[in-house]
Amino acid sequence: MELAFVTSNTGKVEEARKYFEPLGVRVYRLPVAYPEIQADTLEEVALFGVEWLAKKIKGPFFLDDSGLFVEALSGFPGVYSAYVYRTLGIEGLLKLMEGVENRKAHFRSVIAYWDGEAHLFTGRVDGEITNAPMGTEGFGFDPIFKPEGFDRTFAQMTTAEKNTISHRGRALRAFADWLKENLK
Ligand code: ITT
Repeated sequence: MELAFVTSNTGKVEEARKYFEPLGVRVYRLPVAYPEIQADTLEEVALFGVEWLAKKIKGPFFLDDSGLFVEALSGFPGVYSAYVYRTLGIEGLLKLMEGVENRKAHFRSVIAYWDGEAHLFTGRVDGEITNAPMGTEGFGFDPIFKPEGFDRTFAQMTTAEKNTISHRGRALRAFADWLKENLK
């Protein structure tokens, strides 16, 4: 089986490939741009995205909308994570957190699969923002996110290890379980 992943982010593709490879599913990237609306939740952004893309793409596909939610910043950057990553970057986020004691944060990922209708799968991982970047693996905010129960950041883990605990890994698991049940 093959699955089309609509994203500009090759890091996300790598994680989905690693996840699905042992299940005999090949993931390939469809580089189609779509509007990311301003909304309060990742679910709304993802749903608008698949419904918009469904008018342009033939056949099933999925996308992933994700974000980093920092407790001390009232959930910022959250749905604005891509914009904040592009503009402030990791260093900018660390600056915002200077002197902040509560480092708690979580990542959420919403996968939206379109097969004539939309199906949403979500995952979350809790952790904290480090004081400085650590590691070179992964992408995005990985070097400053340390998942609960680990003394390493996501950027200090392999893709396979990150997948076992990450927001995206969990959403991918829910998606894969659903596919197993529904593609019999
Ligand atoms: P798309 O084309 O798939 O939208 P994107 O990178 O713009 O790619 P999002 O709109 O979902 O992705 O924005 C999420 C941002 O949050 C993204 O820029 C990353 O910097 C960050 N992010 C999401 N998942 C992450 C992860 O697993 N590790 C580190 N940073 C992550």
